[in-house]
Amino acid sequence: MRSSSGQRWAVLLIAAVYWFATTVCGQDPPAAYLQTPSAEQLEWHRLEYYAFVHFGPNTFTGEEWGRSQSTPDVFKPAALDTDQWAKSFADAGMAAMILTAKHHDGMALWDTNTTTYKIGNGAWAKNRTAQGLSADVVKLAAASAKKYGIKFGIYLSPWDIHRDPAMPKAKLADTLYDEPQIFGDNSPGDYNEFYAKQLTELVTMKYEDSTPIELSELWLDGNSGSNTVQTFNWTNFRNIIREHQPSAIMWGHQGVDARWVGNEDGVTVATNWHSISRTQDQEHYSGDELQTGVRDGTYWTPAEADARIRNGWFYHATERPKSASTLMDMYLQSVGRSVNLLLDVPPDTTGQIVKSDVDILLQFKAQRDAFLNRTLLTPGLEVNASSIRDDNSTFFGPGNVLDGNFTTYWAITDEETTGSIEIDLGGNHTVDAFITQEHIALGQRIGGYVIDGLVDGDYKTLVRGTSLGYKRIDTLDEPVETSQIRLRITQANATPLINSFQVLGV
Ligand code: FUL
Repeated sequence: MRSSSGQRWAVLLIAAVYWFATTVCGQDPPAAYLQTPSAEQLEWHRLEYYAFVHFGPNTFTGEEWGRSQSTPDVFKPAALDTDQWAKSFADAGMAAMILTAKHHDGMALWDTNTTTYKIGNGAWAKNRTAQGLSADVVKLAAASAKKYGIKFGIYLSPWDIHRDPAMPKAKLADTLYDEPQIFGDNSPGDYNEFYAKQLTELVTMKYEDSTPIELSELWLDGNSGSNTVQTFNWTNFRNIIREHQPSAIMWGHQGVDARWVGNEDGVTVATNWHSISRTQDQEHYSGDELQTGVRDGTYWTPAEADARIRNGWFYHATERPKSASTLMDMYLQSVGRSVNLLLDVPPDTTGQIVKSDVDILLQFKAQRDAFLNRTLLTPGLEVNASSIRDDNSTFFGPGNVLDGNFTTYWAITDEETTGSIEIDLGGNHTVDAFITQEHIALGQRIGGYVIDGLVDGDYKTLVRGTSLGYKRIDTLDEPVETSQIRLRITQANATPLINSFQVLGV
């Protein structure tokens, strides 16, 4: 069972509302449609935008995929400050950070018992420990995330070059770091057992005060650059995560809880479904298939779009960050298409995020806020609907789309799969964007919607969309002067439920 006490209260509250609706008022909420998100997935959808932190030996060698040829002495940040990471991300409106505890090169950033190939065996860490300072970068980062009120997640690369016999490591021969080559189905030793141990260490990690570190997401990368075939025991990895971190999301190429979006550009295509019909153990979907997902698929496995603020995942002095406007475009094609955006912002060799990147993150936040904080619809404004479920406007009325409450929605009868709402803006406004949210707690249903604006007395179609899902941001190429807006659901596989609708403009 995966629920915190807050979630249990929420479940009890929903049950009480359901009882009140069905027993006292005689009203019947719609039944869930096919797959629905778990409470943890629902919360994860709402994180929307968070940071990826690639940090490790590559930061110091200038590589992207180090070949596990350096000893841990290579890791020597001049002025490590994980608080600076967390503060920068929190200031930038990012909800979490996910750190590479181990990238493909195999060097562990935490104090592990599974390998000698860890930063703890390097001169930097020994020097810190001698001064009574922690040299466990994963723990330090987790503590900083907590301090600044953002969530913390971990990337643990399944492909491990340090253990892969196909990757020669001449420079480590006959050193402390010359370890058994257990990666691969045909190699002696059990890599799955080794990986499970690493995962267990990370999911049971504690802060200095001995309280457990809560992880929001485990990023189990699907990539490999080697011919060595290793079949991973995803089920066991999932069980380990579920047992120790019941509220964490397990990210994988195609599951368990969230999937890759199929590219590394932070974008997806216009039609995006939250479900797919394959697991990690099955043949991989193509990039295009991952972007779209599968309508009415077998598993609720929503997409997350990973992207880089610079060209590389790791810091390289020669690269420059993308502009705030480029990030804004990316945001509209990820978060604006119901997909979470995971933006990599790598620390440099000092162990801090460089000022140019922090500045861009803040500019991007300012641009986002300026765009989003132009809502024209206020709670309580009159909303007319084509129909209301059971004529009960308290529970199912169209006013619910403006109440700012994630648990309420406008609903029509089970037999209807199309319907519309209309909102008078109280005079002419210049409108250029819309934000629409489907009530996904009961499943993803909608496959067609249209937004019209009243222009010179006639409705003009402004937006024509397919899938809705958690959140859609539709922008207009040209702003339009309009006094009334209409949202029409034109296709749904079950009666549509709209949680929220907003019109942006001046
Ligand atoms: C990929 C890796 O190969 C890259 O180095 C990076 O970590 C990216 C987020 O995932 O699969």
